[in-house]
Amino acid sequence: KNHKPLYYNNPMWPGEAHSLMVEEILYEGKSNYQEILVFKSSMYGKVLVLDGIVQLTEKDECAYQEMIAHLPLCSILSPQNVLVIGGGDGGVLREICRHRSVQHIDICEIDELVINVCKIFFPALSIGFEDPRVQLHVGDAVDFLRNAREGMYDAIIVDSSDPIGPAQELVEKPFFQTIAKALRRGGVLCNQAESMWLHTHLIQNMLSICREVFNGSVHYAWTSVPTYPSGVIGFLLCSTDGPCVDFLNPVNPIERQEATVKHKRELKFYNSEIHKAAFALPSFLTRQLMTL
Ligand code: AAT
Repeated sequence: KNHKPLYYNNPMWPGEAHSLMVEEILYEGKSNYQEILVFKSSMYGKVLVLDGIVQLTEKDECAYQEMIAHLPLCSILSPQNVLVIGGGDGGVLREICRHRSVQHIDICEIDELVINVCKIFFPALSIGFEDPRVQLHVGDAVDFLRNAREGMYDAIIVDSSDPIGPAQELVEKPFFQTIAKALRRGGVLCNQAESMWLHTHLIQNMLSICREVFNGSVHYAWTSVPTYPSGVIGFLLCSTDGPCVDFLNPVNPIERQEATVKHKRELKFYNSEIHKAAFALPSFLTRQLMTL
C-alpha cells in the first residue's frame, strides 16, 4: 500500500488513476522543476505529462486551450495586452493570437525545458510562440507579477499546473492580489480552477479569495476534457472594478472574426453557445459555492 508510485496515488485525486495505452515513449527528462514525459498514446495522440500528471493530449487539448483563452477574451471588447502564466506548450498563445485586437502578449513560464520539448513534439501548439506579438519571460510567475506595471493588462490567463510543485503559490491570496493590480480597470482574469468532482475545497478557497480581491464579478465555469482527472476542468473568471464585465454574455464573439479569415486551423470546441453554457453549474456545486 505504501509503495505505490505517485501516479497511482496522487494526493490531488487519491484512490484513483486514469490509464491511456502507451504506444511509444518519445521523451523522458527532468528539469529543475519537474519530470517531463512525452508519449504516443493509441487513441489520444501524443501526450505531455509533468510529474506524472497529464497536461495535454493532441486529441482533447482544443477543449482546454480554446476555453481558457476565449472565455476571458470574448467577454471584453477589443483586448490588447494579455499575460499568460504557465502555458509553456504554446497552445493558449495560439488561441489568443486569433484575436486581431491583441497587440502584445507576455508569457511567463517557469520551465524552459517544457517549452523546448513542446517545440519538438507538439508543433501544432508551440506555433503560438512564433507570433511576433509574443514575448517570452522564463521565470516564476510570482516574481514576474510582483514586478509587473500596474494596470497594464486587459486580460491575464493563468494556465498553470496543479498546486503541488512549482505552482503551489499560484492559488494563494498574495498572488491574486498582484494579478488584480496588474489588470486595468474592468480587466479580466481566467484561472485554471480544477475539478468540481475532486477539488471543491480548493475551488471554494480560490473563490473566496477572489471575491475578496476582485471588486467586479467572480464566476466559475467548466468544460469537458476527457484526459484530465474526472474528465472535467473548471476556470475562475474574475474582473476588476470599473466597466462591468458580463461573463455570461460574450460581447466579443471570436466566431465573427474567424469567419472573415481563412485559418489553417479552425476553432474545434469554442463557440458563443458553449461560452454561455459553461457557466451553468450542477446544483451540488451551486450549493457548495453559495455557502462560502
Ligand atoms: N496548457 C497545458 C496545461 C498546463 S501546463 C502548466 C504549465 O505551468 C507548465 O508548463 C508549468 O511548468 C507551468 N508552471 C507551473 N508553475 C509555474 C510558476 N510558478 N510560474 C510559471 N509557470 C509555472 C496546465 C494543465 C492543468 C492540468 C490540471 N490537472
